[in-house]
Amino acid sequence: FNLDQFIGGIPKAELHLHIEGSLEPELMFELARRNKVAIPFASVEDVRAAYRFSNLQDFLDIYYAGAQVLQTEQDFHDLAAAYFARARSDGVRHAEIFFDPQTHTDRGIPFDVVIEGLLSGMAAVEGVSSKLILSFLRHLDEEAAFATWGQAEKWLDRIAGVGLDSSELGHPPSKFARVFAAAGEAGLKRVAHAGEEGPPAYVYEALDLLHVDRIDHGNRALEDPALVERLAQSGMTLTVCPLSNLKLCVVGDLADHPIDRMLDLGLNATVNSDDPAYFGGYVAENYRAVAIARNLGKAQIVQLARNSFTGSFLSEAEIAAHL
Ligand code: ES4
Ligand code: ZN
Repeated sequence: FNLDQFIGGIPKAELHLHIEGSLEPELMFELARRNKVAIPFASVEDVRAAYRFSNLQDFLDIYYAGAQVLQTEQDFHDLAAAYFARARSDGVRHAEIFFDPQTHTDRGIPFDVVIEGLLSGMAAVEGVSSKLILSFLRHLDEEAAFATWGQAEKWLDRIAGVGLDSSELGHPPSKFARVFAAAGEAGLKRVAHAGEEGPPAYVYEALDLLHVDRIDHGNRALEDPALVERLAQSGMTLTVCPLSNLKLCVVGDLADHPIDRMLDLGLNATVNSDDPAYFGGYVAENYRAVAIARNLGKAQIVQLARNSFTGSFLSEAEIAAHL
């Protein structure tokens, strides 16, 4: 039995991917040169050597710095097209990707430049369907989120949902209840990072105050049996990211990763790559690494891949066509 072939061949959806986190060092250098932006690295090797993180904030500091090279519509197109080509080679058939407009609008790049480039890059690769999720930066305030929401309003037919990312601790979901309510009223799906570094209380807030359709990460929900029961009973999808969890020290060792415990508890867990250029692997590598570390069987891998479609925002008919 060839594990790599099995993982690569099984149709998968990717539900937790920050497009800015797919910026490979090679493209970072190319865009820095093209846009005459200075970056604090001498070489691609120098960049990769800097990718050692002890927590989420360590990573975010470098991730926001890297994103500075993204300036033009062509840059966002190239970024998205590169991700979709890479995802396709991993057997990804559908991807729902986050973008962080505030990371760009705060340095003077217009929202429309960002989204037009991403949409054209997404369309440039055949064989992988896609949806966009506009993610609010939770370290910024509610007013900033509403300003971004205003810029998004003319694009709502091209945006599947809203998300919540960046520094979790100290920035609970409650801070964004009103902007998430506006997104819900506009008919958008809602997701939020919760329980990556934050406590189970943040997962409850995401459910009760943001009315999310999925939980991104959700690892720390496992600390609360009543919460686990609720997530399992409601069929909530968790978008879990094994290599991210390892690199950001959410788990100390992949051998201790809870992916199979989640499945055993009846949780609809999925496997995703989060920020693959920074965490050392695209989605197939995430499946492979966690499958080896946790000795997953075929049935568990099949379940994870199946959960990725049932947890997606595709229609019932589209989901059925993938299963
Ligand atoms: C992120 Cl891993 C992770 N967590 C929170 N926010 C993020 N933005 C990009 N990657
Ligand atoms: Zn994430």
